[in-house]
Amino acid sequence: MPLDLSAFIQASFKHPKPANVTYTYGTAGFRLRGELLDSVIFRMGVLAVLRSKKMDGRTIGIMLTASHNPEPDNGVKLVDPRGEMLDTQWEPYATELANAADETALTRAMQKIIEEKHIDVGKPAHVVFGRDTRPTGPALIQALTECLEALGGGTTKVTFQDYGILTTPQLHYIVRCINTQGAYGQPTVEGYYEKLGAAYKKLVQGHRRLSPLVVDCANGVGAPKLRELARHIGEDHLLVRLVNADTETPGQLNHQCGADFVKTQQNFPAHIEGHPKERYAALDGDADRLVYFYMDEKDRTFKLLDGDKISGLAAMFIKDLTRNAGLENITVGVVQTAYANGSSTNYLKDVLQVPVTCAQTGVKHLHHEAEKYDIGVYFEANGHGTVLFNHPATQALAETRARSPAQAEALDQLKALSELINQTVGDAFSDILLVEVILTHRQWSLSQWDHAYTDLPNRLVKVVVGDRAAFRTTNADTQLVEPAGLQEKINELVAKYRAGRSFVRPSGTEDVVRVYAEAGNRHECDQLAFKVAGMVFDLAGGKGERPTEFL
Ligand code: 16G
Ligand code: MG
Repeated sequence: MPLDLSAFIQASFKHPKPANVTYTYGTAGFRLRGELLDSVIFRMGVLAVLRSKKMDGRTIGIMLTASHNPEPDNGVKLVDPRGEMLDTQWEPYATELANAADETALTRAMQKIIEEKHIDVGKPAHVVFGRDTRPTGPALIQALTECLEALGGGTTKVTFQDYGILTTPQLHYIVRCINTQGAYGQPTVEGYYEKLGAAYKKLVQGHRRLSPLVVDCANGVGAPKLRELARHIGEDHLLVRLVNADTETPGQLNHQCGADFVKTQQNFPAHIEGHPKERYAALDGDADRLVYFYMDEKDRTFKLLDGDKISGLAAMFIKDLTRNAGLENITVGVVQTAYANGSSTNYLKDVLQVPVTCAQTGVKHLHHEAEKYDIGVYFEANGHGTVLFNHPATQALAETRARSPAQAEALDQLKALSELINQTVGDAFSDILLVEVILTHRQWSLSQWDHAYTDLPNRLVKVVVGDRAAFRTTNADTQLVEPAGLQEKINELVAKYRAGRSFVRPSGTEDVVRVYAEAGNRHECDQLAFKVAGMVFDLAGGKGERPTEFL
């Protein structure tokens, strides 16, 4: 059956592509200034409909957010039926649709997808969407709605539902719930609170509640939604105090606050001075990233507990539980990226004795590697991550008969953990609950958690070069293939430093090349980072000032 596009083409005239803008579906979808995204969002409606038809009418999600970017930015990403990121094979289609110059080019791009993917356009399509608190959100949602209405107006069956303001992980959760007919949970925000809340209460039952957790909400969607979750759980079990929770005042989103600020600045955000007795956490603008932090009691300095620390804590707890549950055949593994601190990798391998995989930067790469373990813990150092339980692990939890009360308890706790953890994507809320459960069980302070290992001094330097596409990496970003010869030079330098490590990769979200270095002490680490950055600058036609700060 041919696709009736007359209403769609009519609607599309209202959402023309701006000339002189080239769009790329990057690591985390499209992301740029909100006013440049009208046509892109309209066209992502098309992609979601085609993808849904291709998947036999299963629900596809669309999330409008630019995460930790400044408030004027916005962005869009698609969510696949299992609640995961869009299949990477479809990313070039997103780029092609977004860049079609006019309606003729747009319909041609659509036809190409239909042919290449053998899509039966007569199949129904269902799309759900949500957005964060950005001011450009409502108008962009309007564009998306117009697209979906127009596509549904012809002979094709297109249905959709607007879920309003949501965190990114909540939308991922809802997509999975719909496509599992409720087996994963009820496909509503209340269903999400219910599922996480019930598992959390089960896990902390009988333990003394911790002191309040002060949460920096980045002045974003995390604020109203965490308030709802906390209310649902109740103060007897979870006490949170929200800071940077202003989603009304213009210009505040991610401004001097949030997980990205805290991680990159290694410092307290706005409105948190830091008291040694307090416990802090920070979310990013769409609540899919989490870091903890505190003030050291002795030297009164800022201390960060990043994604590496969270993954170490989670792996330790889960490893213990699987042992107590008698599930020796279930492999617990951890996935990190090259940005993971070397000390964390050593801790995982040597102390916890769990297998560790290094994946390319970007959540989708870690997610797929984590699926290879029975229980796969994955976190990026920047605080994005979760834990996946595969089918054999879930089955073992359901079928193992306990031979002692202790074994039964461990099995119950693992089952509750698999409910508590949002397995579709990294989720700051579910990760907060996971960390709080573990700290409650151990009755640990943040500094006790931090004592598992000490981070090696590390430094990240950005270099602006003529063409970042000239940089190609292999082995999960750890080695450069191009420009030829540069990797050998980096190796020579690194060999001169105790516990030295450095790698260079082009950013997927900014027009820069990133240099990472770590070494046995702060001075050597800074020197190594800036020497490598200087080499990159010289070899690749660096722009602006040559990085020399610590030389
Ligand atoms: C995106 C990725 C994040 C990655 C970051 C790297 C998702 C949802 N987010 O924010 O995982 O760490 O890009 O940025 O995949 P970079 O390429 O600029 O270093
Ligand atoms: Mg985010």
